[in-house]
Amino acid sequence: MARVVTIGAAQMGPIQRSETRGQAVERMLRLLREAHRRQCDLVVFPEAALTAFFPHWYMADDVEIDSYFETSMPSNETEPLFAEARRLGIGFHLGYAELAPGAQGGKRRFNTAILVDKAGRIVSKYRKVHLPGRSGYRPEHPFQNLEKYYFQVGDLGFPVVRAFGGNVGMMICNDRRWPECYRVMGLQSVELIVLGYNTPVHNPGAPEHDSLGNFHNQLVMQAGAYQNGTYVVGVAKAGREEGIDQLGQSSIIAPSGEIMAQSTTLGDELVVAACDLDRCASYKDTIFNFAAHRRPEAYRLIVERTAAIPPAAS
Ligand code: CDV
Repeated sequence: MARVVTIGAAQMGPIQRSETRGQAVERMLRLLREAHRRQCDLVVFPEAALTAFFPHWYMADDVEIDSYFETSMPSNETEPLFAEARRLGIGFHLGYAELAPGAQGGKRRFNTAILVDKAGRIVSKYRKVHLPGRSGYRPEHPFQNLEKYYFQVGDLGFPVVRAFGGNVGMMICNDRRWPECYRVMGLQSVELIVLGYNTPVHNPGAPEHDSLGNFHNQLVMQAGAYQNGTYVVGVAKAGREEGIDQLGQSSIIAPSGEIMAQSTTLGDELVVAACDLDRCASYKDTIFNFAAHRRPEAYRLIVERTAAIPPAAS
């Protein structure tokens, strides 16, 4: 019997600083109910979906920073989302900023995503590994990219779990540009990767890339899907948020690398596709049959070296 999971990529338009978590959750509930009408099994919400994407500006005050983080999940504000999803029998993926306890009464901050099953149970958690940008404030830039300042590097690896009838993994935003993330999950037989993103249209560090933003967004997710024989669902927080334009282009991508469905707006929009997880096998068993074709003995540099080192001059 085919293993079909109907997935709703729940793109969200901007969330301004003045908006509350309650307002964001109200919008999610509307998308969730539409997903129910369209017979979705799983709804994928974006990265840091409860607030404006605060790494785009500098804050020094610890209390102000912490106000963007969740200390529990579900929290008071997100409980209605869990309850409604449970009532409707739909699973969901949610990205949020997580404040976790640290050693000796300290705290740790992560850019986190969870996967929630149809019964409302958190079945997997992921903490973002590839934090883009810098850790220092750059006043010459029109906006900041301070993920290295606000978050620690994720410490949970790239887990793949049995859920929704298949093998499901998560990554977050910038991770989608790094082939290692897909392959580590490919090596766990992943069949569905879900991810959210907040991607500015303008890159203050490399403005020459700006006109290729949409192309690169599709390129990395399509390549990751094909090379690992997996579905990839990438979901944006899109549009002009706090004066910063962000990409839309939320996509559901097949293991062939083809885009099955894609958003057409920069606002709240549900993109739906029925994904037959059995389609993964025709890639995993042939051109990307890892057991038959991979040569890890030739890949040692990937884990032994971080930065590129050019060959010595002869
Ligand atoms: N939130 C992100 O990780 N954004 C990065 C931007 C800053 C390049 C991205 O890769 O989309």
